[in-house]
Amino acid sequence: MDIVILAVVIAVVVLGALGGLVVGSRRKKQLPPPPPAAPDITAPPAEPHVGDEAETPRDEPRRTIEEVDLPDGSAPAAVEEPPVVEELPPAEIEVPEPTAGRLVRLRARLSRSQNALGKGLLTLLSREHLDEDTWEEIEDILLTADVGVQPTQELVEGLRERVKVLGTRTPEELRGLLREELLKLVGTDMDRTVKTEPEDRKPGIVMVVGVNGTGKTTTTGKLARVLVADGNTVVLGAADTFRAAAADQLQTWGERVGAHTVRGPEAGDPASVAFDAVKEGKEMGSDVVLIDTAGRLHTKTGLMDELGKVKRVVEKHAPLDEVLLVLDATTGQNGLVQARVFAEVVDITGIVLTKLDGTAKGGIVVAVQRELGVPVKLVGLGEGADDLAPFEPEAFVDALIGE
Ligand SMILES: Nc1nc2c(ncn2[C@@H]2O[C@H](COP(=O)(O)OP(=O)(O)OP(=O)(O)O)[C@@H](O)[C@H]2O)c(=O)[nH]1
Ligand SMILES: [Mg+2]
Repeated sequence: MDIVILAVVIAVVVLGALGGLVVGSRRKKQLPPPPPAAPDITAPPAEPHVGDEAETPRDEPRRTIEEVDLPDGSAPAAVEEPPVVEELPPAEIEVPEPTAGRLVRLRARLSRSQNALGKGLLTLLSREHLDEDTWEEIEDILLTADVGVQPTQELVEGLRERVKVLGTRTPEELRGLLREELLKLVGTDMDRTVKTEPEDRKPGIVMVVGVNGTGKTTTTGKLARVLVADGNTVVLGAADTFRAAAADQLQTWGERVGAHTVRGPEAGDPASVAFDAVKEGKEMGSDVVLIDTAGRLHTKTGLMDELGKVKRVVEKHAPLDEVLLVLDATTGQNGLVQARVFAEVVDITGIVLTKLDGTAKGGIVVAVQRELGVPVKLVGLGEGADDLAPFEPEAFVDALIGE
């Protein structure tokens, strides 16, 4: 028995030793392998290697352009090491659509005005008998499209005269006649260029004003795109300090086309932001500074006074080249009241009619120009970035009466 027990004990010991060897050899296999000969691509090498610049840039936080101190050129820079040329991340700056002929491209957006105004007028004028009732219906159409009382009377008188001398009325003749009379109302001899290039200095200064939600910030952004597309450098002044989101909104527009945005503290003084924007525009040698202002009700005297102050403070630099009043075309006659009050506080030099895509009241173009004696220079025809068009009377009237 003892021999048997001894044999069992020996067997257990031998097996245990063997097992230890196996475990030991397994452990050995788990030791970290020797450093590989090839470089580990997951970690940046401590030192640059030949050909590194051809690799994808390392994930290091990069300085923005503003943070980089440029040598001022007066003192020789101490050259210790060759400068490290940093690759900038690929620019995501958009290239806006060309601005020429935008109104022609966007004319389908005026379809609501076209149906209500242009088509309605042509149908009535084609009636066999143009009696008093028909002329009244024509008047109603014009008034409903917000053309305004005085211009409506002028147009109807003009049409009556000319229709009388026509023998037969072909659709082409009527269309031509209506086109001419509408063009007379809209006006073809006004200077509708947005003044951004004063002769004697840079930058051109444009301020954008209007009541809440008319599309000021959107228009400022779209206008920046138009200017950049035409080869200008643009600085945006976020003088709407009521809401932090307003400056963000403007800055986003600016970033898309590469325009620098100057902003101030929330609830800060809008006049000082506007002043700083022009100052920076001067220092940067920019072509144009666009100042977006907070929406303000024309009925609030304090806010209107503030707007007057913004203008005066900016004019310590130079006179404003343009003060654009942004009016929402869908608000109709109320826009005229706003126009009057804003014009008293800041001299309006141009009108931007926004949201013409969403209304049948395209006639407001005529009424608002009459009210202020100032031309409509730009029209908004949608929320898209390139949906702001220079106003061209011919293209506008053609869009209204269809082709
Ligand atoms: N359909 C259409 N929408 C527009 C047009 N212009 C602006 N909008 C929209 O109108 C809304 C208000 O535009 P904003 O530019 O923020 O207006 P704002 O005047 O700056 O507003 P406040 O700063 O709050 O006074 C946004 O939803 C714009 O997309 C246009 O021409 N057509
Ligand atoms: Mg705004």
